[in-house]
Amino acid sequence: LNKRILSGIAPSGIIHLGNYLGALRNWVALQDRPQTDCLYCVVDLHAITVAQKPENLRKSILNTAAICLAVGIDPAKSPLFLQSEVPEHSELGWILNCHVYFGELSRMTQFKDKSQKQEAATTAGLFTYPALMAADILLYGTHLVPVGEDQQQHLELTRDLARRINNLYGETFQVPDALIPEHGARIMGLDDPKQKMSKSAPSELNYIALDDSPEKIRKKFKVAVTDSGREVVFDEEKKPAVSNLLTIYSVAAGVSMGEAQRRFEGKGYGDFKKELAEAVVAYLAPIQERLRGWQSRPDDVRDVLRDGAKRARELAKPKLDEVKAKLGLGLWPAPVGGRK
Ligand code: ATP
Ligand code: LTN
Repeated sequence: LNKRILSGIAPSGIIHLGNYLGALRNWVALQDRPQTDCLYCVVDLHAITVAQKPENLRKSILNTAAICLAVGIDPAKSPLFLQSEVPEHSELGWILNCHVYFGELSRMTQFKDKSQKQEAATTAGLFTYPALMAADILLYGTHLVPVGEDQQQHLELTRDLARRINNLYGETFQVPDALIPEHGARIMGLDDPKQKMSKSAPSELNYIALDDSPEKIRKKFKVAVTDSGREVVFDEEKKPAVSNLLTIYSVAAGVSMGEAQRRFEGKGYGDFKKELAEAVVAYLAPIQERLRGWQSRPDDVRDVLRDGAKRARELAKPKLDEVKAKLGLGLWPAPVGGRK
């Protein structure tokens, strides 16, 4: 039996280098792993946990899907779909909402961060969203979930929920594992190396968007925060900013951390940042070229999402039916198993 891979990305304005190095890059690599079936999802229902302007959300959905295609998601291998087009996600999300504890959700650090930072009112959706994320994953019998480090806690909760349902109603869900990359799992902000690079950062100097122009990329690295001292060495304790930049360099230039450090021996931060910017410009150039292609063909992007949703629904429906039957929901079929 093949291993099922599933992951999701929120369509919120920009997609940044952290999203790419922490998640998207692995989504692409996994497509070619033998005996795996990948499914990738643009999670628009997660986006509305915070206020969205409808016309902006529409644009972000299309742009996020175009970015997924531009980085190399091949819809012939891996269905790419929009979460709200597969209503089974919302339905299972509600069921899981009724099995997750208030205390568990209260411990989620992402909720604590986001509800504190937000100026607008905190919605119940923002609080319960890990249950919907668990539904995204469990609906497809997922084995592996490629994500950045910040999603580890949500994955743990998903595993707990899968085991809880299995204990209550009999074997129902595959218990999934997070797949977190060795390098790039937590890219930090360029203007603040203590916080992760984030699309909701107040300043655009925090991140490199995948569609930033070469000029913008050069400027952002030029003004990026560095540490005291002058040596370009990897030391997360003493040199968090430089270590973050070195991580980006080593991935973008395709060299080991050892080699990256060797290249900048005896050079200062200024030279390092210049070479770093050129490495990232070159690294993103082919992605940006493909992105322009997809952006000029929005109907093709919609077709990909439509086809993806059709294939995803075929997979999701039987699992949801099984869950409903096991819980005793609906008129038919009769409950199987039943709550112990
Ligand atoms: P933000 O906090 O920036 O609003 P998010 O984590 O809500 O972003 P998503 O679009 O939902 O963003 O995340 C998509 C993927 O990118 C997830 O797998 C997440 O773990 C990963 N990711 C997000 N930020 C980073 C980062 N700074 N470094 C590495 N991976 C990241
Ligand atoms: N919550 C995730 C995005 C996400 C996801 C998923 C990731 C939603 N559903 C399912 C993996 C699997 C985030 O990065 N904020």
